[in-house]
Amino acid sequence: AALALVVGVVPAASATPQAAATATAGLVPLPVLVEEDTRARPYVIRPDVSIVAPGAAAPVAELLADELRAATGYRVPVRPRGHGIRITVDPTARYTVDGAAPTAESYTLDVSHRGVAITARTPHGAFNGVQTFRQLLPAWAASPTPVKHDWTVRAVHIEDAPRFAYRGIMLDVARSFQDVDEVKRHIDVLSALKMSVLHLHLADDQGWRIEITNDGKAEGDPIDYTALTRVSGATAMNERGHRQELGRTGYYTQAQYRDIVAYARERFVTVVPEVDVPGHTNAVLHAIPQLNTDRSLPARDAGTGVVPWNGTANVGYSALDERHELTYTFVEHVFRQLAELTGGPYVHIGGDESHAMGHTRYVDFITRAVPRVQAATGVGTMGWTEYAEAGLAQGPGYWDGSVVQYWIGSGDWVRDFVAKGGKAVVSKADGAYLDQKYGPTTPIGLSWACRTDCDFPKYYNWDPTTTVSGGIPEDAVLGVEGPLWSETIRGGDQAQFLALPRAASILETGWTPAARKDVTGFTARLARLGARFAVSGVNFYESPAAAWA
Ligand code: TNX
Repeated sequence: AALALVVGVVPAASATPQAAATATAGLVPLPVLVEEDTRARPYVIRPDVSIVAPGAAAPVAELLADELRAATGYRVPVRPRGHGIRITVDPTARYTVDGAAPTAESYTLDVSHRGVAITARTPHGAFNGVQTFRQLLPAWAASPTPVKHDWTVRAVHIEDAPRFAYRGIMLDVARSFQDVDEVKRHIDVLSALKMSVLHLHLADDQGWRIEITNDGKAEGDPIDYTALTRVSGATAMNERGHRQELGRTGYYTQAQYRDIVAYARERFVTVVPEVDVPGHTNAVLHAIPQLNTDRSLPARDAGTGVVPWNGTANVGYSALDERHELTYTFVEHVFRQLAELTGGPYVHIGGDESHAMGHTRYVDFITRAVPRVQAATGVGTMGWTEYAEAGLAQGPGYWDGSVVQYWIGSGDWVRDFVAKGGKAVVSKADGAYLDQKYGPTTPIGLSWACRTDCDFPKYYNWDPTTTVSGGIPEDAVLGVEGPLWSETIRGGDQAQFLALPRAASILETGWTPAARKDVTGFTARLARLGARFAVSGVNFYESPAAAWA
């Protein structure tokens, strides 16, 4: 009779600071089921705390131990047996998630005065449970240096699983570069919000950011692939109109890129690498003379015979020659190496805004390039909305792993694409583009996609099944993504400022069942998360729409 249960969402009337201190306070994304016994004694982390994590749970436990050690100054050993914070990975674990069967990413989390138990069938599920547990801790637990604090955690029972597997954020490191440490920091911050995919936009008109070697070149291929980074790794966005600073140049060596991929993998984040073709290729054509023909765009400079570097924000003017066999040799070589370096299920071929070459030439390119990339890499291909406009349909196995990423335009193409068995990642520009200004006074950001009211509530209030005009079925949706283009961004702090808190809106849309989403509750939970950001030195926009705790 003493049980006071708070199940699922915070009731709408509870957006006051005091009422927000209920079971779900600070939890983003909102778990499927949260039950709190408000009379139960809390768990207290004491100096002798240990994390009990046998077998496959140990690496996940070490990540939690690192955070607890830093903030508490306690020793926090990770042991295979004993008492404390217990993390169990057991492929046969029996539990339910609001009555449903466990899934690969699901977990349960129980906190009582006797201890903590996180149970999952996979390490990824355990990692998800740990992220939720971290959000139950006082915000000071995110401190990089020891703090004297009362480390209590309220008693709670949580059952949780994601709605979609693909919960992505995209970083455009092409217009303006971000170094390895900056990218790792984004992985830390966003994986805590259960991001599962980091999409890296590695090449665009203004620069090329991933080392490609000549190893494994096709017979007779005359291209020197090292020119991509030697020449176009040294260029970036060079338009002062948006910002006082020029874009950052640079690139990842293959060793650095592998390091990013490994770091992401330890946090159960899949990297999706993108090299944008056949448009957005000025940096390619500037670096590789053999890809320049009478049909590639823009034309070579008559005097130098070279395609000039172009650091403006212009789009749609560049194109590879779709009739030039070497174009496909190039594409195969680049994506084969990218797929080997990444080891993930997809490579992203871009495919957006190839305006200058026109529709027919574009369709020819996609129709030839996609099967060749799929064959060369053995993985699925992703492309922006226009990719679906190529109407790919022929050939056995043609659709294997194919994904359209919806950003703009008619829903007809996307509906046609998924009707043929393809999947969709939804990142509609007006509501998911993290590079847009929050409002007219935001110092950085573009405003073509979202002109007014571009704060986190708008980025929260949409659903991937209905935001594509005409609608697409739930099972056609692989997930959602927030792209962060970098025309106006210089470095990791500015990236965080535009991404947060709106990335949280998108990641909750990817995780939480649609019926449990509620912007009022989200706002209250987000406000608590702000304290964590502040303590850990994460930059974010202090939106007036939230009462930051
Ligand atoms: C459109 S979205 C683009 C990018 C720009 C972005 C700026 C897409 C597939 N193409 O090239 O960076 O707008 O918001």
